[in-house]
Amino acid sequence: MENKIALITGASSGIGKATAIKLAKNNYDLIICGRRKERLLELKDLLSEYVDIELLVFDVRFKSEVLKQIDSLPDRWKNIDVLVNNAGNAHGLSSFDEGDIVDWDAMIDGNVKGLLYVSKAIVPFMVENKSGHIFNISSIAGKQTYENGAVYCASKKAVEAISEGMRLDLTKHGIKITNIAPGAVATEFSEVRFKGDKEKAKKVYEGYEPLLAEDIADLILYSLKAPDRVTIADVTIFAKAQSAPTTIYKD
Ligand code: 8X3
Repeated sequence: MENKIALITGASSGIGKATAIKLAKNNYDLIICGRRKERLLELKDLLSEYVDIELLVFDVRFKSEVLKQIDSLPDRWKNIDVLVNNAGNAHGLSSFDEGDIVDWDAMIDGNVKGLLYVSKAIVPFMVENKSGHIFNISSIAGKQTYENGAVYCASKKAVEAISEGMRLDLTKHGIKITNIAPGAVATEFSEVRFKGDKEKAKKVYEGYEPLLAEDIADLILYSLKAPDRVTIADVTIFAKAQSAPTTIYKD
């Protein structure tokens, strides 16, 4: 039997990369997508010993790029079984009155509109195949708004609504939707949020054991391995020390 195919956005680092590694080792052929070609090529080199890898370089924010690139996939690769909508970022962490509109655009365009563009390009194949599994990587920020995070939280609340809406509309086509809302995960996330300030970013993950990207990849694999009758619909996942968006017990 042929391997199943998974497409992962934001695959060049963090949760996306960890998921690519996990799925490759579990016999999924992969379409790895991201903005950073060099990193994707390195990942392809690493994973080609396990499975077939296709690589698409695009920024999810650019609609015509997304649609063109996915449309350019050879037919075999269009039979996508699993879509991991992982691309997304936080830009800035500031009070609403001091927020930067450029940051707001980046978050709404990437986390919301980008996720929609990629899904729009792939869902018709899944509908035709009467099967598929879509993972939307939301955040605890999508469940609860926190200070200085209005627009990031809004973007993730939109992801939550899209997951619910997709589930309502796509279940009849045999497509499963899994929404995953992680708390703090030690990735480049905070470095991007704090615009390259490594010291500030490091502090977010100090004094406790944060989640690792691999923990989210494990959850994705667990959801994929569940019996066909089971949908893991919505999971909030925290580090043991975290109890709410900004409540982390530090020694
Ligand atoms: C990442 C987690 O708590 O920084 O989405 O929003 S948080």
